Amino acid sequence: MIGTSDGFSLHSGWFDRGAQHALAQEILERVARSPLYQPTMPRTGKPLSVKMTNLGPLGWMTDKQGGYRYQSRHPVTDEPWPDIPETLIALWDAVSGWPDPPQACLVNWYGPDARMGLHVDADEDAKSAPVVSVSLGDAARFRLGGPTRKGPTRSMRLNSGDVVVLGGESRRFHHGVDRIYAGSSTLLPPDWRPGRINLTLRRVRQSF
Ligand code: MD3
Ligand code: FE
Repeated sequence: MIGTSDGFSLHSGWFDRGAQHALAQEILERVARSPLYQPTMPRTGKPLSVKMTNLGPLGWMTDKQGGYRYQSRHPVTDEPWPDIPETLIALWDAVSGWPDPPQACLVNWYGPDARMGLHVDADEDAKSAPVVSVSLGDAARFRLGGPTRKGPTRSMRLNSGDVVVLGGESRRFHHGVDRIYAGSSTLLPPDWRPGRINLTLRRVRQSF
């Protein structure tokens, strides 16, 4: 485990191959019911390169009209999001240090050319709860900056099975995904390759 004083920690290989496989199956079964959609930027309507869906009582959303927000239903199917698998609730309990369970699990899917530009996660009212992230499938180059947009950044490779915890000050740090190492993993089924799934567990509301 690599941890820093700002509340960031990387648990390399938290999930072994068998656990990754079981978790991927649980995620893909839910994604089949709650399909990935292409989010779009507020105002411009420009599509993000990452496709998304959510699990849990609340899901993160963006579209041209409504901007960034959390909502309880899938934007295309209008169904409630599927439940968060128990494995992920147990992970949250093990690593987050937060007493209440996660309310949202954002599922990001990266094709070989997808990126996520440097940004801050600021759409949650629960400002001090940590974010817990799980990587599955192809590896990614992840970039973690600081509280301001300029200033030094650290880059690290996130491999399948890695868990990242963003607590403390790091919760408000800039971060992004520079590239996907297409073909670096054989975890996901053939129709999901090359590609990477990232799961982020979050508290959204201050109270239930
Ligand atoms: C650092 N996802 O969904 S996960 C996001 O790999 C997001 O899909 C990236 O950034 C991905 O918002 C990175 C690791 C992560 C998640 C939340 C953070 C890093 C973070 C919040 C604050 C600082
Ligand atoms: Fe983020």
